[in-house]
Amino acid sequence: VALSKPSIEQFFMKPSKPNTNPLIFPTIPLIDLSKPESKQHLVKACQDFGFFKVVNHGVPTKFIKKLESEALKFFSSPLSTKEKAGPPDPFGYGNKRIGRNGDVGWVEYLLLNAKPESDYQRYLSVFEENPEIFQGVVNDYVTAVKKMACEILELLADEMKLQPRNVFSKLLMDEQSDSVFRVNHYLPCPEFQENERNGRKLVGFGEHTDPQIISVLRSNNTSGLEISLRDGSWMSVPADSDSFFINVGDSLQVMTNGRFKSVKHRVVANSTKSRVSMIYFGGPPLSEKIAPLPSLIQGEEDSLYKEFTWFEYKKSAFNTRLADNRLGLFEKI
Ligand code: GA4
Repeated sequence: VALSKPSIEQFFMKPSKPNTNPLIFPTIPLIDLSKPESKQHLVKACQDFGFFKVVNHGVPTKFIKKLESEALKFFSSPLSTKEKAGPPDPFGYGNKRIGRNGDVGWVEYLLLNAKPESDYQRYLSVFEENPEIFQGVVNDYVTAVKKMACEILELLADEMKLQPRNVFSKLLMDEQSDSVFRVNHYLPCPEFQENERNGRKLVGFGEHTDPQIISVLRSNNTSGLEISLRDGSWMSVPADSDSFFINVGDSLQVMTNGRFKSVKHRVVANSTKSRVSMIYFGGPPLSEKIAPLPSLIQGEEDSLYKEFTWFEYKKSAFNTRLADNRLGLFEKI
């Protein structure tokens, strides 16, 4: 089926609710992974926001820089070349269309399997001379970021007295872990400048929660990421290219029986600056049963969610629109 080109109006964001009390504007929790007391802060951040920033993360700067430069090389190649790496079904290059149900965003991206041995050749004819280089750069980065994600998940389990301490991290470490790696490129949209002056916003990536357990994001120095606060207003996350931003995914919300919040977030595109972000989505194996951990529920009645496998959740999630409440189907009434 030939799809018509989305019109620019489709990229306008709906006006959002203003902050009800601008005097108590919260700040994003900052976690220093080199400090032992970070455990308590981590749990609090996952409960209050489902979102936090990490410093002293241990991911080597050279891995980050190499990946960013390879990604830029890819995105600066001609559209016809990039399109050879698409469509993302489920992996590959995508442009302006997100998912399969009509969502659009002012973004182009690469979706990759995060398994270290994945073969990227299919999408990477762009790197004709040397697709293995790109593959090596992605592997180094993903391996380091996954290690950090596991460390965070183990600190969280420790602080909540969960046994064994790898209850969450083992799902990412499993050979069958269904994890995804995404590189987004938000192009500047000069045609939008006039609208921006009138206070309108351009959708880069529409509001959504991530279905997996944990997401680890790093971006260049362009802002745009916003998180949804409890009162329904949006808070802009100041860019910081040396830190990582972590968010709780739907599956972790379920496993903690709602104690941790899967944060709703979105990206506003910019008329003048381009934004590059890379996100590792740590997910469980497809056959894994997702349900509140017994030690976090008093009795069966207290459990907020029905049990489901990650395969079932993913299948249902991929049939939704970005902004839909995907967990609704699995909530006990
Ligand atoms: C959000 C998190 C990840 O980027 C992603 C996205 C996926 C896609 O881009 O294909 C989804 C979205 C994400 C959730 C709902 C469905 C699926 C687009 C969409 C409309 C790769 C993922 O796993 O879920």
